[in-house]
Amino acid sequence: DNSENRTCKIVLAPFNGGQPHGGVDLGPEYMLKHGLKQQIEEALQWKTEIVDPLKDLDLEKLKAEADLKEKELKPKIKRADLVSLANEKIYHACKDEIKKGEFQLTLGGDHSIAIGSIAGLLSRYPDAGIVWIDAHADINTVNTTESGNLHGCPVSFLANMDRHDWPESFKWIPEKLLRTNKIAYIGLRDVDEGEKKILRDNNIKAFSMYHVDRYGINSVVEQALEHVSQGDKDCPIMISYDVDAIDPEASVKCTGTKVDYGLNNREALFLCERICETGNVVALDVVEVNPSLGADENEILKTVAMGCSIVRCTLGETLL
Ligand code: 4U7
Ligand code: MN
Ligand code: MN
Ligand code: MN
Repeated sequence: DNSENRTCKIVLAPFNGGQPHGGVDLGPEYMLKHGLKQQIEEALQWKTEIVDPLKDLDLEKLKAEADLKEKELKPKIKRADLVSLANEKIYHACKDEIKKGEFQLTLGGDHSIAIGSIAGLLSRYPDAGIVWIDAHADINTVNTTESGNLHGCPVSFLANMDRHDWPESFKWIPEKLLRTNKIAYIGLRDVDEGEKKILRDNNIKAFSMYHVDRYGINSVVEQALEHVSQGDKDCPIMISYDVDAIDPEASVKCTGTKVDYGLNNREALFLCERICETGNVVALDVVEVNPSLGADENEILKTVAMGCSIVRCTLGETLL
């Protein structure tokens, strides 16, 4: 009898419009093909339900239309209306289809999808703390972004930075959503100058790879949790996990913006195990798995398997 088992809502977010590469939209399919749903049900004894908020969008057609239009206009940020539209769908799915007590697992897709997943999560848990695991800070604003790729900007949208300069289409994002003292970063090592200034000016808690080496991953996680929880021992916690936080040589080669010298495999999973152990983790994103960037089957398998391990460790798989 599984009636008392917890339910994990698996939100599919196979979206690639926040960055230039094709293939990151295949992340959810590959993780599911690797057995993720069965692993959650059998190994962890959770119930699962799939939510598919983008199913009615012809994303490749919409992307082609956006790119054609932007060829002439050359806007500073790329495919803004499409990124907004996809995220509004993800937001409503997370907000309306997931109840308190159910776990919100969102499978990307590129990291722009965290606009929708985190906005949705915060509608249920306004005081949740966010642990953002990434090589990048993803806090460029519409004004600071050099690349124009919106997967480098989700945190600025969630924190309502430069809202006056947003394209009209993003105005569905609620105001006063994410306070900058409710997020902590782990794994940073490729942060743009404009982003460094934003982190400094807003006094945002950020642990780079330097801090992981200096204090060790255990202390870093503890400090990150303490910071985002602000003294509330029951503070709900969400992890937004960009697999490019993990060292390419260790396991993650199939991702769009690889950076050397990242987390090793144990550090990468320890984070999840420790945050799970608090009993307060309510949501997880796994993003930037791009199977089409693999040189061979083995590279793809290692990246996809790591994505699945991140999920299992966050839901409570332990070594003993
Ligand atoms: B990811 C970058 F310029 N900062 O804005 C940018 F270095 O979700 C990279 O973390 C963004 O993978 C990476 O384009 C976004 C760049
Ligand atoms: Mn990244
Ligand atoms: Mn990211
Ligand atoms: Mn990336």
